[in-house]
Parts: sequence; C-alpha cells; structure tokens
Amino acid sequence: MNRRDFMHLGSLGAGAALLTRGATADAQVTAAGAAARAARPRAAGPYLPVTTPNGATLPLRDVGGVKVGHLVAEAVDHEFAPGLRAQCWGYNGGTPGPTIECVEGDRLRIYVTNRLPEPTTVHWHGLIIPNGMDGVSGLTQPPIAVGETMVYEIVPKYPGTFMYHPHYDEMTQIALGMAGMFVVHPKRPRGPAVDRDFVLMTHEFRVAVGARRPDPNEMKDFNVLTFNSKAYPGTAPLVVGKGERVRIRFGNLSPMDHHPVHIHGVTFKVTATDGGYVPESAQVPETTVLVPVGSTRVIELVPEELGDWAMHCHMTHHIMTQMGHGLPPMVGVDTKQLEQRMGRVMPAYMPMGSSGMGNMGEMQMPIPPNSLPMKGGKGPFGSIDMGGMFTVLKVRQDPDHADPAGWYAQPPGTAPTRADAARMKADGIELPPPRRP
Ligand SMILES: [Cu+2]
Repeated sequence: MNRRDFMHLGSLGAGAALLTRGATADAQVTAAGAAARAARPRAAGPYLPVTTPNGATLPLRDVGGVKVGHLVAEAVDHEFAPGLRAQCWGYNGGTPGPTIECVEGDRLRIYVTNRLPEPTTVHWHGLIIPNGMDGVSGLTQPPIAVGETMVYEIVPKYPGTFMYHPHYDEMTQIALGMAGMFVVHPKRPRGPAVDRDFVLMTHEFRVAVGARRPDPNEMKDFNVLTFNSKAYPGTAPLVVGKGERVRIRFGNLSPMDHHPVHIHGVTFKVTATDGGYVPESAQVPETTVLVPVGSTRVIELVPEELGDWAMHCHMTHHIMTQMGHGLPPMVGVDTKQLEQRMGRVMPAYMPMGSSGMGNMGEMQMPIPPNSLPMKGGKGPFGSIDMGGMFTVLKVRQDPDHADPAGWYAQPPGTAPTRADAARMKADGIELPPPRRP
C-alpha cells in the first residue's frame, strides 16, 4: 500500500467514524421520535399531510381518478394580528391561498374563478408542466377575465415544494396577498420520515397607519412583515416534540425582500429548494436560511432542547411593525427642551426613542385605530420586543397534549440571575469606569 492509498483509507476511516457518530445520534432521536409517533394518531394515507399554520389546505375531490380543486381569486377582509385588519386580495377567503397538496404523478384539475375587479391568472411556480398551463398572461394564455372561470390541468412530474401566484398585474396582486404554497409529495418516501411538516409563506405589506388597504405601489418601506400573512402576535406557534424530525417549507413571494429566517435552539439543513432535492453531501448545517424572493427553501431539524425558541426573520426591520417605521433617529438626543416646547402646543407630546426603542410594545401609548403597536406581544417575562415576521417554535415533551398558547416552564437554575456585588467580586469581576463616548 502506498502512502496515498493509506491517506485515502485514513480519510475513509474518519468519514466512517463520523457516519457512525451521526447514526448513533440519529438512532437516539429517532427512538424519541418513534415514541412520540406511537402516542399520536396518524393520518391514514401515503404521506404525512402538511400543516399550514394560520392557513388551510385546498380540498381536492376525486372525480374519476382526477383530483379536482377550486380556487376563487377574491378580495378578503384579512386580520394581520389582533388590532389590524385590511382589505387584501387572496384565494378562497384568505391570504395566503390554501396550500395545494398532492402526490407526484397525480392528475390535478384546478378551477380558477376570478372575482377580482381586474383580470388574473395562476402561475404554478416551479412545476414542470406543459407550457400552456404556466399561467403567464399574454405569453402562455389570455388572462382570466373578471367573473370568468378557467380550468388548469396539471400533472406534477416531480415531488417538491412549490408556490402559486398570479402572473397578471403581479405588482398589485401579489402585494395585496395573492400567493400560496404547492406541495408535491414523492410517490416513494425519500429520506428519513418526518413527524411534522409545516409550510410558511413569508410576505411583506405596506399598510399605512389608519389605511384599510395595503399599498401595492410601495417599493421599499414595508411595515407589516408576515408568516402566512400574519404578523406576530397573530402568528400561530409551531408546537413540536423534542427528538422529532421537523420539516419546515418556506416560500417567499414578498414584493421586494429576501428573508433570512433564523431559528433559535436548533440547527438544521436545507434539504430541498423549488428546484429539487439538495444531495445529502451538499447539505450544510445552518441556523439561518435565506429565503430569496421567488424561491422555496425546505429545512429539516431535530430539536434536542425543550423550550420556547424564537423563530424570526433576522432583518431587524422585518421584526418591527407599522409604528416602527418613518421615525427620526433619536438615540442619545436630550429631549428635555423639546418636550417643554412641544408641551405648549401638544400637552400629550412624548418624544420617543432617546434611550432606544426597547419596550415600545409594552408602553401604554395611544395608537391610531386599526394599527399595530411598534412591536411584539406579551411573553412570560414581559414584553417580547419582536413583532412582524416572528413566531415561536415550542419544543415540548408531549406536543400533542401541550397548550399551544402556554409557555415553557424553565427548570430552576437554567435561566440568568441578577448578579450581586459579592458574587461579582468572588469571580473577580470589576466594573470599569464609565467610558465617555
Ligand atoms: Cu425579512
């Protein structure tokens, strides 16, 4: 054996060791997952149906071996979060539209009725289908006129996570909420079985404070950032079991922004995009996944720590809501004089932000009707300073019997405590003199 062969063998050995370690860890989590699975009634059928938090799945009727569904494009009165409603556009009474779910090779017949005040189409984003079914107004079909119904015949050739949206007046229709997810399960199971399968469409809207309709002409300043068209605290938590294998399918049909979605307390791998499966050798461990506009990203994770784990877009302005936009920079400004002068003309005047924006969600400030406070909601330890594209991954021992609204009870000794002088001194911590900026 020459040196090179030996090196090669060595690296194989290391690889095998890694594989074994991975397999042992997987076996442990799979055992926990199996226990959780055994305790839970499973849906009968060839696949685990996806869950669309705050949303629904499109009912499909079997008509002579064809799965028939009906999308109605229409205006919807939508609640982004308690306190903020707007006239959006969507499908079947909601935004996003219902998730379409089927199996590779299924024959689908989707009727689309247009109840919008203008024409529309439906494009099946990512699906490889005959050109005529692609739904691009003017290029592959005439638009669906107001009041008209058209029917699409689709046979998804490949499994995957796709989307649907109009390809007529995209700027207006998508900005008002017209988007949906399209999940095609593989005929033969692929990869390890999952215990939970979620779909989350990321989106962004511009809803001027007090307005009743999102502004479809906005290019930059989106102020209602959403998962499945809900802004926190309107977003439902994702309740999962410790040791379960969890799949989350993200889509992004925001008008202008990519969303780096970060999940606390877990690592995950991107297993698929709307282009297909990512080979295992190319799956990089991550804690944040960038979901670009017009794309889907599928991640899989196995939580090992119980708790309430934040899950949010990491663009800081995407975890703010309406009131956080368009403010002057105030950090460090001495507002005493300003307060005195403004107080003469506006007795209730209160300058904001001179010491930062923390707790703005908690302050009992009057806000205009039909608007959201700057951020957040109530948490078990006070105000949560994140809103918008934010939800909570709730990892529980017994997820099927856990209260989705409940908070994790931290075992004693597992949270930070206030440090007193004696303790600091014992560990040699000394306060440095304050620095003058
Ligand atoms: Cu974002």
